[in-house]
Amino acid sequence: MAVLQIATQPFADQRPGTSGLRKKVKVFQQPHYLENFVQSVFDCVEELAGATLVLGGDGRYHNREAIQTILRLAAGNRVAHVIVGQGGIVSTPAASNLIRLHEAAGGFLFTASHNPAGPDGDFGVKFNIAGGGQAPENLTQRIYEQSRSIQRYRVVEHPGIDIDRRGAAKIGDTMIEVIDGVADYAKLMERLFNFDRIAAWLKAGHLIRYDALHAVTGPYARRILVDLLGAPGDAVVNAIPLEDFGGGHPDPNLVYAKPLVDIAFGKDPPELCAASDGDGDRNMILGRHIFISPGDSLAMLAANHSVIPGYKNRVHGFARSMPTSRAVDQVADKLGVKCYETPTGWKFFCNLLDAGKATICGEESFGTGSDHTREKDGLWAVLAWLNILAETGKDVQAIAGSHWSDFGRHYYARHDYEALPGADAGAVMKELELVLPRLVGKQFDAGTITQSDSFSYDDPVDGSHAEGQGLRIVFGRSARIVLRQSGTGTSGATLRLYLERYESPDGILDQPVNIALSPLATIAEKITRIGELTGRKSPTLVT
Ligand code: G16
Repeated sequence: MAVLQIATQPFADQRPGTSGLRKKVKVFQQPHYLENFVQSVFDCVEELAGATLVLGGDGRYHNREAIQTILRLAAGNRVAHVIVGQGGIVSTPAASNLIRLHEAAGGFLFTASHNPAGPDGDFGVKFNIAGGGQAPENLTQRIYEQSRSIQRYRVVEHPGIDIDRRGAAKIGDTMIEVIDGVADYAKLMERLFNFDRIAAWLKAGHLIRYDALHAVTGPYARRILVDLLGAPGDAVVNAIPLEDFGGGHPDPNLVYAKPLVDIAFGKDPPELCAASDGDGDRNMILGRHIFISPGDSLAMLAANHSVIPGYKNRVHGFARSMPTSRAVDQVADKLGVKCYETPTGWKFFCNLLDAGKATICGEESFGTGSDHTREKDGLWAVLAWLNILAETGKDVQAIAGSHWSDFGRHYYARHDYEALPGADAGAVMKELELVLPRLVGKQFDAGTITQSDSFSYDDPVDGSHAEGQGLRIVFGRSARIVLRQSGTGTSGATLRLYLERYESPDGILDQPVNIALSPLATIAEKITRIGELTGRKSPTLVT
């Protein structure tokens, strides 16, 4: 079949953010919009021609149309083999695994993560490179530049492939293979965790509840937790992926997964409650009457990794993004391994994972993962917790309690100021940047400021340099205030204020987080003047 060259004109707004290109569905529905961006990727990643490509998404509205579009473009750009998840469904970590397993030259994932879906919701496209990680900054920059001058894209016309039935078909010379998107991922999890031990623990009557929030992880959780591990069917709820996520906001946190939180804090709760986000890379962990913050979850998994077969005797280091709580740093110190501090964005972990410098990593934004794949992995974190519970015989409260009495506790919260006018958000950042150099040595109730700067990062593997990655005000080991602008929002600008306060093992370890952080929040307002400069009396979201 002939390859058609379709004439097009550049769109000015195709600069990828923290995690791919995220826009309103209506933006992606404009003629040529998706084609332009994807062709720009093909133009920058020439090795895709003749190679294997992985394709899938979180099942949100517009996923199916986008998949057919990419199939036509893949054929037009002479990709040899496209692997597509059945129904167009592949979670982000499972897609990363498929890229690695099939030695694909890359993959396109359609997701806007936890952002709401539907005709008025968000859509997104992410390109992952060979090896399974997100495209690094230098590549996304080149793709963006290409998108600004693109004049044509290449397609092979085709009425569409049936993506609901497994099997193979062809568009032009390109082989399209529709596969079960869950099977290989389930096998990977079986290799890492002690499934027999977890199954025996579940059989002994320990109850769990996993909320897939009507997003991509439903089929994964059903297969792994129910079919393979024997949890009762009602342990997995909201398991059918819906195009609008059931009208919900599939962000696993205390606000958007409230029904699950109510169960965990209600009468006779299950031993472990957990949820994932739209595309399956985030997770939230709750025990009976306890929420484990993402930074604590990372630290506790790091401290207990040796009971998990896939990690015993092979943890070389840890990594966390700069705004993430420093709880894991203390575990690293105790184990005598390094903990790397990277900018926000999972892509910054990939070199460390590839080089064997970090084995387990995580972020405050409910992401945890390891070197088993190159994306954060929601169900992986749930299985890691299950493995630890089954192996130690302790419950979540007891794991947290003994962790805090060994290491102390990092009280932590993130305050989001969403949908701000760009100029207001910019003004807050600029004003703070101006006063930063004068802050060191200033005394507050939280202690003396020992460091105040704009975070920059030199990648220890490839030497690449990233600047302007967030403003931080450090009070030695006892507290930190961090401010940065989100790179994933689709409406206006979002400022994220991160608050962290350390309490040593002999301090008060069981305070409500908002109370423990209230004095620091007052100091943060005094220094950053967010309320004053934006007119917002309080954050829109606290997680
Ligand atoms: C993405 C990135 C994460 C980042 C998060 C929030 O996650 O992969 O590394 O922490 O966005 O980023 P920001 O603070 O810039 O909004 P996801 O789950 O949205 O793909």
